[in-house]
Amino acid sequence: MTRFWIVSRKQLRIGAIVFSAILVAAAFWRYETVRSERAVEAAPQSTRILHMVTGEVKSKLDNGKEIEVYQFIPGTVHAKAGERVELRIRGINGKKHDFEIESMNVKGSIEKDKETVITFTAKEGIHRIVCLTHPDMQHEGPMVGYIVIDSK
Ligand SMILES: [Cu+2]
Repeated sequence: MTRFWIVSRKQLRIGAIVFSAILVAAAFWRYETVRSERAVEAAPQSTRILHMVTGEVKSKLDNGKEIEVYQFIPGTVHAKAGERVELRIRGINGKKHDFEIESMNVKGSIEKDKETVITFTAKEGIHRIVCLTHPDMQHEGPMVGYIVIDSK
């Protein structure tokens, strides 16, 4: 006994549309799954966020001459070895500070009312962040900050 299915063109068309919709839904579901898996993979490990700003100290000498020095505030920040660190430095005083963290091979600049973000994995030691624009007394410095990384 053989059975035949007789399908009209209209039924074929509707079938094709339903089949396509299922394919699209399946593809989208798969895409969403992959995306959420990636989001889990990319989830950052806990990051220690440290903040600094650029500041300025001024004073007037007896002869009326004004002296000033730029500085990182706070002058020292702390983290532990192995931690993922995000150091955010906002420019407040001074137009621009080009800086260097020699021990980390990092160079950059901090501009007024902008935030410069430096990310690194903390290595034990005392790392100096030196402003190259204000390195010494003759250039309204020394402007130096310290990133102190303690052992685990
Ligand atoms: Cu500076």
